[in-house]
Amino acid sequence: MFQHVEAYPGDPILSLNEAFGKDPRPNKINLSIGIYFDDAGKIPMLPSVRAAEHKVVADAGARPYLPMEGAANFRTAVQHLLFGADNAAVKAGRVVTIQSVGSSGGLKVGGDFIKRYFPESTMLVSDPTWDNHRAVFEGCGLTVKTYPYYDAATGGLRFDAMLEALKGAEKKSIVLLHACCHNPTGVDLTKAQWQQLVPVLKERELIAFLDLAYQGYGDGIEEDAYAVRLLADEGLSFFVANSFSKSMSLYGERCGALSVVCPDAAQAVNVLGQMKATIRRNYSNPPLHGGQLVARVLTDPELRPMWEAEVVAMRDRIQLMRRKLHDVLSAKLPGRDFSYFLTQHGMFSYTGLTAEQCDRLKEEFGVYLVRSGRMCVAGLNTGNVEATASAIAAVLG
Ligand code: KET
Repeated sequence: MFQHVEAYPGDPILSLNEAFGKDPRPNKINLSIGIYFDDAGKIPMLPSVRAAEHKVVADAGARPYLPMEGAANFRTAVQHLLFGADNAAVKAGRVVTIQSVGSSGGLKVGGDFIKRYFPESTMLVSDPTWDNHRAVFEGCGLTVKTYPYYDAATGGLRFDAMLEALKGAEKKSIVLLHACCHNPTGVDLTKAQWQQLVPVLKERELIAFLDLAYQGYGDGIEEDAYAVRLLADEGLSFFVANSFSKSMSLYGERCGALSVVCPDAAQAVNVLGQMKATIRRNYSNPPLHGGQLVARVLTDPELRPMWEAEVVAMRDRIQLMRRKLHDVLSAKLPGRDFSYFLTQHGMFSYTGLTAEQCDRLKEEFGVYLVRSGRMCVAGLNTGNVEATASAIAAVLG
C-alpha cells in the first residue's frame, strides 16, 4: 500500500538538532538550531514568564475552545507590541491579527490566504533565507523565487541588486522580508534602506510579507519593529508574522501571530473573516495556555519591564559571545578577517564555512552548524567558545 512513499531526507535544521540530541559525545556543542541557550547551555525559563504562568495557573478554570482567530487580549497585545499602542492604522481598525501556532503557523495561514486571493502572485524570498520559507510557501501551492540579498564577497547586503530585482518584479508579487536579524546571514537593511524600499513596493504594487521571529535580539524590542511601523505609516497593505518562541523562550508553546494591514476597516473585516475560514480548515483554533502567558507578560505592569530587561540580557550575552569568538579566532588565525562575527545581527552568523567543513566540525569535533555555514551564536557560552574556536581554526587551517 505504501511502497510509493519515499524516504524523508530530513529537515536541514530540525533533523540536525535531533542528531545532536543522539550524539553520545559529552563535549558536543549545539550551534545548529535557532534557540537561545543561557551561559550554562540551558534553554532559559524567563522569570517574567514563570511569574505569568503562576498567575495564569492560579486563575485557571474551564478550557473552552478559543475563537478561531485566538484570544482577544493576546491579539490586542500583539498589535500594540508590533505597531505601537497609538498607531493610526491600529486605531482605524485597519489591522487584523490572528493568534497562530508559532510564527510558522502564521506564515502557513498567510500563504494559504495568498494562494486563494492572489493565485497568480509569485512569492519572492531573499537569497538565502530560512530553509523553511520555501517549504511552507510551496506547500501552500505558491511559486517561490528569490531576489538577491547576501553578498558573499563582502559579507554585506546586495542592496542595489535587490532593489533592481524588485523593480522588475511582476505587480502584486509577494516579497518576504526579514524585519530584523536576518536568518541565516545576520545581515539586515538599515533604516535608510527600508525607506528606499518603500517607493519600490508602492510603484510595483508589491505586497510585503514581514517575518519578525527575533524581535529584541537585534537592536531592541521597539527598534526591531521599525520596518513594521514604517510600512504601516507609509499606508502600505502588508502581512507580518511574529513569534514569541525566541523573545519569550516559549518554543514548545507554539506562540505566534499573523497581522495584516489593510487599506480600510471594511476590507479588514473581510480579511479577518477569511483568515478565520483558513484557520478552521487547518486546525480550527489555537491552543490556550502559551498565549495566556504571552498576554500576561505583555500587559502586566510588573512583568512587562522584567521581560524587557531579560531580552536585553539575552541580546548582550550573544554580543559577548560574538566578541569572544572573534577575538579567539583572530588570535589563532591572524591572517583572516572575522569581523563579520561583530557586525552581523541577531542569533546567527553566516560563517562562510562550506558544507564539507561543517561536516568535519560535526564528525571530528562534535560542533554542530547548519550545513549552509550558519552558526547559532546563541549556543555559545563561556564553557564552549574556546573549543568552538579551536575546532573552526582546525578546519580552516
Ligand atoms: N521565521 C524565521 C525567520 C525563523 O528563523 C523561524 C525559526 C521561524 C520563523 C519559526 O519560528 P516559530 O517557532 O514557528 O515561531 N527558526 C529556527 C527554528 C526552526 O527552524 O524551526 C531556526 O532557524 O533554527
